[in-house]
Amino acid sequence: MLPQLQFHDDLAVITLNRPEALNALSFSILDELHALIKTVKKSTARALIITGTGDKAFCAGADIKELMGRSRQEQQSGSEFGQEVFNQVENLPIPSLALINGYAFGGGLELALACTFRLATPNAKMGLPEIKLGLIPGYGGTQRLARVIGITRANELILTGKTIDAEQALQYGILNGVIDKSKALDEAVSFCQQFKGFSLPVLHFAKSAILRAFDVSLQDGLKIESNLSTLAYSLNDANEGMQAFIEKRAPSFKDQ
Ligand code: CO8
Repeated sequence: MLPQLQFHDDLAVITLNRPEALNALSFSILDELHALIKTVKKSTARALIITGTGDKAFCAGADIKELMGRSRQEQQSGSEFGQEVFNQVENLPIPSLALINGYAFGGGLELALACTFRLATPNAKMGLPEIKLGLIPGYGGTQRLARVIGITRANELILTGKTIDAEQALQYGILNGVIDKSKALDEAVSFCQQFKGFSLPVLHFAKSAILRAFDVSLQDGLKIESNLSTLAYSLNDANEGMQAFIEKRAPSFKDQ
């Protein structure tokens, strides 16, 4: 029932594990996700994959049955807590990948949008259908979807609550790719292996600079880039990378 965390070499995999409710996010599941993300952050993992148990759903969103009958204060703190958990995912120092293996609705798509990358199987269907429930997204969807795909399409998806399939999601720019269902985890793992040989702190600098792009003015963003690029330059790994280029060999980064 609770999400599971496994480590495969230097890769962390979190699997939402409530297939009977299409991996819907109850508050106890969100709590556990919070704890698991902290464990991943402290670990030596170089990338995180988040996926769902079963072949039907990544995550069908917040648990609608649990949302009923809550006080206004509970609703506010619930939304803020979900946002905090997803912020933690977004701000991990390592790249994260949502492997969308079926339905990703509401909070499920919001979780995927907090990941650095998204891959989906051809059967995936996704959307932010909250409007149909008389709600709006509360775990970051209005902000992240607009940042990921632009206001025109974010308005279309959020104000109509429509469902799109994997191919449309790829076209919209929600996904980095559509992958074969029969070897989805293998493909997600090889996607993450692209970062394996790179310097971890440098990956973190790049990820942090990109994340700030929508929060600050161009001038401030350029300053952040300049500071982080200088920090990267000051690491031994930058020396090694440039030296390896000159010596026509593969670099051997030490994460320092
Ligand atoms: N919550 C609770 N249970 C769910 C959910 C959900 N989001 N989604 C599916 N389930 C349950 C169903 O109730 C059903 O259980 P049971 O067999 O006991 O009735 C089981 O999962 C299987 O579901 P279906 O029979 O409906 O399966 P189908 O294949 O027919 O349909 C769908 C699949 C299309 C995904 C359909 O289940 C569906 O529309 N689900 C709801 C999707 C949705 O609206 N998600 C958005 C939820 S709201 C949200 O995420 C807001 C987040 C921010 C809130 C902040 C507040 C704190």
